[in-house]
Amino acid sequence: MSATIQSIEAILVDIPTIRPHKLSMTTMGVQTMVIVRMTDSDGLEGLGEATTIGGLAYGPESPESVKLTIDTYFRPQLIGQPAGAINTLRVRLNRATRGNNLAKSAIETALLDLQGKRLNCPVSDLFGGAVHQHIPVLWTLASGDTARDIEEALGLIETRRHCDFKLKIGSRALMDDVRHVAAIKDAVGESASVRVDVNQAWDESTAAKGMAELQAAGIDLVEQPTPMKDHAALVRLSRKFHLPILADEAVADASDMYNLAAAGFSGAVALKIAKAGGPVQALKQAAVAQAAGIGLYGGTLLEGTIGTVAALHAWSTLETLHWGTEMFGPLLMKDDIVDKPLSFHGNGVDLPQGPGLGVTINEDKLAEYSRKDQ
Ligand code: MUC
Ligand code: MG
Repeated sequence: MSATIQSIEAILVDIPTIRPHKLSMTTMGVQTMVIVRMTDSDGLEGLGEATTIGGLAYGPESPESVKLTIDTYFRPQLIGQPAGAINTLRVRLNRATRGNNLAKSAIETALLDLQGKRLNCPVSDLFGGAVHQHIPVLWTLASGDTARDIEEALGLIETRRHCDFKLKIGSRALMDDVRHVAAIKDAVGESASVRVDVNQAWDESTAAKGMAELQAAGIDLVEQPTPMKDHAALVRLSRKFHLPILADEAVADASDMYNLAAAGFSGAVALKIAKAGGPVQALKQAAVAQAAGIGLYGGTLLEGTIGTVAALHAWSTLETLHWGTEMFGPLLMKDDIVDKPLSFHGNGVDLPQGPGLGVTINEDKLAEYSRKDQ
């Protein structure tokens, strides 16, 4: 008989960030991960992770609500079910529970890790195999201070840890942001690609002015300048400027991608396993984007190593990531809860080897950072 799901645990883990991380909607000083540990009747364990940014500042799911959703609603749907029937389990979960894609992503990841361990192959093999073993990773400059961001960028270029940068803007007056971005672009030079993420902070006319200024400053890409629900604004802006737009919050999954593309959007999309409901769902979104001629970018909700690796296994199977990835989440945290942290070098990261995700939990670190009153 095939192995069945025996237990599912969702653990809140808080790790401080290496510096304040300032976005248009919040400043992070800590990242909270929901770590999922799922065991099956053969004694194997699958790991998953869900994160978001700043509690409820980024989206409608918080780490605490993810834990509650998994404990109260997902667990009864999954316990005792065949662990290898990932598609059937997704159908079952989606019939019983709407939305909650962050929580579903953690569950899909744990099921994939279990399946990989059972079949003795990496998760990427479950998607047909990795095309790339080393994946490009940019760094986000978001200290809130221009001089500090420049110092950080130059240090990273020197050690070849990252050569491309994303700047978080949108919380200051437009021209203050433009001066901040232009100073950084000036300092890092031609060879570094500099992009900005506005995280929905501008209305359309501010975005039009902002994009004109940023285009003149040599910026390569503008991420989600306008509110997520305003697909029409993204389409109009993408038609008005040569400077491409990266759709992020506007597109969570394959059907959002289809709608935006059908409305006439051109540019690129940030794929995120968290938004889509898991690595398999994110790859479905990638297929729609590819069919519509929209460029791909491997996005993050600042996951720790487990969530980052889950995404890397998916991104590794894509022939072309036109804009690379931002899978640097583990580097933003002061510490890690896995035995062997990822290897970031040469402006990218190595895909872990070994069965499943290829990651093991460090029990002492997990105990140290687990929230005490959960
Ligand atoms: C986002 O909106 O893209 C990704 C990198 C970063 O610093 O924040 C995230 C979220
Ligand atoms: Mg973004």
